[in-house]
Amino acid sequence: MKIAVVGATGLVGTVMLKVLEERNFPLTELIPVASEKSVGKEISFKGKKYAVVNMETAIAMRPDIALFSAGGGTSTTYAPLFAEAGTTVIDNSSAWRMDPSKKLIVPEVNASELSIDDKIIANPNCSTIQMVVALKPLHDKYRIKRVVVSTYQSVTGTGVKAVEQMMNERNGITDGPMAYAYPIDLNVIPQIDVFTENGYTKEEMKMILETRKIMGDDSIKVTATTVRIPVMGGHSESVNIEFENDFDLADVRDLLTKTEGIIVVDDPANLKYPMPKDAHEKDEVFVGRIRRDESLPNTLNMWIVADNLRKGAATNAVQIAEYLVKSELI
Ligand code: A2P
Ligand code: 11C
Repeated sequence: MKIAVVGATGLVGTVMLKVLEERNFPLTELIPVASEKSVGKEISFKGKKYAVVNMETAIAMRPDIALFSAGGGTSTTYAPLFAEAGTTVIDNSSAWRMDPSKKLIVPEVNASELSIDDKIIANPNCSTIQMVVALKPLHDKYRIKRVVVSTYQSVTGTGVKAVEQMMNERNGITDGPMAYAYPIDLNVIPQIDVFTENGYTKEEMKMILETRKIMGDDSIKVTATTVRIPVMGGHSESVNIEFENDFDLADVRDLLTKTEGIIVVDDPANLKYPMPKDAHEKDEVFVGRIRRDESLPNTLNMWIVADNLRKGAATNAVQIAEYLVKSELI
């Protein structure tokens, strides 16, 4: 199994390599790929050194799977070229997510949609992934009518430049490069990505549209407010869910506890709830503050936290690759 990691020198690409290594992915050859400026740079993987190559070299090496995290423009241009060479691409950018001919996959939710013909598979947005993992078992049992989500998102979602901006501000450096329009340390910015015509941001629209596509149900109403906070380690979400049918709170807890990939941390008496500090470098989705919304019938509140670079990006992509291998779809 030859695996290319496209964007191997980037924030998500680096985590992809770590996750492939940790999970002992059955690869025989690693092909780290980055831009021309990184060609020849050495990447260590399982005690072996691999030299970074460019796109053309990687395509010619005909990898079985290419995990892409090198930006939307790169994916738009190169994913079809890899696919033509016989490689199955798992793409972490937003380039293909809403393309009706492409699958948008969170393994715990809809891996069964995948077939051997899917040569470009889209990995969803981080804030969507962690939410749908928790929504799916509840939708199956109680049918979701509407979701109201507010996010508290880590600066790592923006990239290295944003982490540097926050750290510079924390260290009193006020003239460093800015990833955001405003200071982020000691602040909260109610804008993630650009604004669209309807007043929502692109990140909010991703949560709305991607959730319906992954859950395979366009009737689910979603509204989102996505917010950047001066935190690293993971994204947090306050999620309010209105169901068609009434639910049993103990059963909701039980369903979430039994769902693969979820860890329920919900013990208010002992001040236990999920926090990004605890989710950092973990592959699971953490759910807590599970309680009835007493202002509306059939409605639930919960709090969902996950490492956005792990389950929100690299881990989800590697899990898709694991599914393809296990199901003999490559
Ligand atoms: P490079 O490090 O050589 O610029 P991040 O999301 O952290 O900014 O990382 C982006 C990743 O995508 C990096 O590994 C970067 O490589 C890679 N990349 C950017 N543009 C291209 C391109 N045109 N071809 C291949 N890799 C690219
Ligand atoms: C953020 N969710 O936290 C974004 C980053 O579409 O994959 C990921 C963007 C994407 O800023």
